[in-house]
Amino acid sequence: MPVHNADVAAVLNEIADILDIQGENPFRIRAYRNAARVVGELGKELGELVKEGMELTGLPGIGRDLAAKIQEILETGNCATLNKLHKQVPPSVTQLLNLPGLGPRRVRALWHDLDIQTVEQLNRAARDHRLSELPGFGPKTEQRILEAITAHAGATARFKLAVADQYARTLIRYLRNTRGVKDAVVAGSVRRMSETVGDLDILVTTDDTTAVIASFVGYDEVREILSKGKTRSTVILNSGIQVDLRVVTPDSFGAALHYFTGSKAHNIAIRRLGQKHGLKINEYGVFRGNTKVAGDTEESVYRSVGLPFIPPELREDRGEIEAAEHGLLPKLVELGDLKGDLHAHTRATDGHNSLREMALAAKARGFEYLAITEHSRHLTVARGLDPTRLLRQCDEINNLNAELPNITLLKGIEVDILGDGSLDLPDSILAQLDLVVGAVHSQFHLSRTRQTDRLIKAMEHPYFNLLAHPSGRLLGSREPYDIDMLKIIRTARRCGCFLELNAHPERLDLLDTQCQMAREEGVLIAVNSDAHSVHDFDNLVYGVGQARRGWLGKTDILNTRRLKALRVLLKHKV
Ligand code: DGT
Ligand code: CA
Ligand code: CA
Repeated sequence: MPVHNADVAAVLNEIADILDIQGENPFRIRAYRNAARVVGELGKELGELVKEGMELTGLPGIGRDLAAKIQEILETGNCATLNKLHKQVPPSVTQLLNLPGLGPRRVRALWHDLDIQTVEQLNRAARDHRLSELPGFGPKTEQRILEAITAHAGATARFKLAVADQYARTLIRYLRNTRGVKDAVVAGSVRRMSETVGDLDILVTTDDTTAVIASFVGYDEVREILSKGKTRSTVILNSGIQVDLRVVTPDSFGAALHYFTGSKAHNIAIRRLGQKHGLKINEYGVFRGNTKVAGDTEESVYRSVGLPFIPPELREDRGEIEAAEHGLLPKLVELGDLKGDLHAHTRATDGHNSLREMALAAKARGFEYLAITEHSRHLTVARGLDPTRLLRQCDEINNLNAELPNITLLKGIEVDILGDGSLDLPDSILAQLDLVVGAVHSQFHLSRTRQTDRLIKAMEHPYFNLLAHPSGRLLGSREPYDIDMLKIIRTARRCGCFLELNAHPERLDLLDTQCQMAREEGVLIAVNSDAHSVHDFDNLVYGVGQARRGWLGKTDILNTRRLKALRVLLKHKV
């Protein structure tokens, strides 16, 4: 039974959570967290890499002990260490960590001092104001916890795109190897590259429907069969994700793919357009009366209502149909358009690979340039660079640039934007860099005005080039901070700086609608990996997906520029 990267990462993270709650050795905890992150961010399935002969100990920060545990998880889906820990700390206690604002120390206090083991118990204690008796829990914290519990209750579990995509790819490969299958493709929100995914929708064409359904429900990751009909079936996989399968004949493939790709709002708008043309459009085809006039391809469906093909990422009924009618659809950016990456870390701070390894990996992807942008000193947890270490790194970069052909490392920094909007390193140092990326890593809860002013002040700084992960949200765990994004975008235009679309699976930040806003305001976006290892460049595909959802074309993206043109844009400011 294949165990996916996200499953391995979840086990390692849970071990780290429990050790954290127990107040164990921080180095040991960090080792597990690092391992979880490294595995969780791999663009390729770990099981496959191992099969191809990769040594687990070759992964950054993974020694023999961790490698053995990962191997155990890969083989059994389980881990003896975790089972043992579960006897000491019940899983419901660990789940308290999912609530924003509750770290291990607070959870430990809640558990030890108030015997709170579940979210429900926590809710009751907060309402009775028993939390504020605990050291470190003011009335403000109590209020925030109550709000978090309420927000949490309404949220149904959705999967991050990068995670859902890995489950989908393995299943598609399995189905394509099933006898009689002509084609198997993923539809639904995964095809539209939505940042989170509720369930997988899979479409298969075949002449032997029965065999395909039997093969589908026999997939070894299936935990539960919810329904099994003649042309459709729904199952739940071990990961908890639900999969809807539709089996169609090749002549209605296009109509079915269009229908199941959605979004629902887009479908409804297209169907209404069809009615104006006297056509009936459903998942079987496009019909005039009883005659089928289109439906073997998606292009034919769009053509029947007088439209060009609309890329899946745009199908949200957010103006794409009107744009298509007027020939105004954007030509969307593609992964291959990227000439480089402007946000990456190395082992000097919290990355896992050396400068040289990162440079060679970027070169192997065909990149012309890679900006090295370590954290700055204020971010002590990431061992951020002070001026001395940064200048030393600049020397190393100069040496590597002299040595390596066909790849240029740019000297950068991901400098902390401090609470008052000033930057964490002196101007004399920033002046020596090729680019300055600025980011917020603290004081997330400032008022809208203060937070916006803080960012504006930073962007007005003469050396500031690029605002990293502008909204600050973490998918499923941290809300965006409260800022006036339009004002930020207009500041970028006024000051000649740029915004990042961070492709990290947890971030996907800028949001799609904000990309659209930036495009309308004429502000270029950098699609960056925020790579912490050589494998993280694989995540750029999700950043590009998000950029496409935001209507961005090649010319709207900063890092589709050749190096020479890029340098001009980065220097423009000073
Ligand atoms: P998700 O699963 O919540 O991430 O989002 P989707 O878009 O994958 O939604 P899902 O799985 O419920 O349905 C897949 C597609 O099927 C959806 O994008 C459009 C189509 N669909 C589902 N229900 C309806 C419906 O009632 N009317 C129409 N026109 N299309 C529908
Ligand atoms: Ca779906
Ligand atoms: Ca579905």
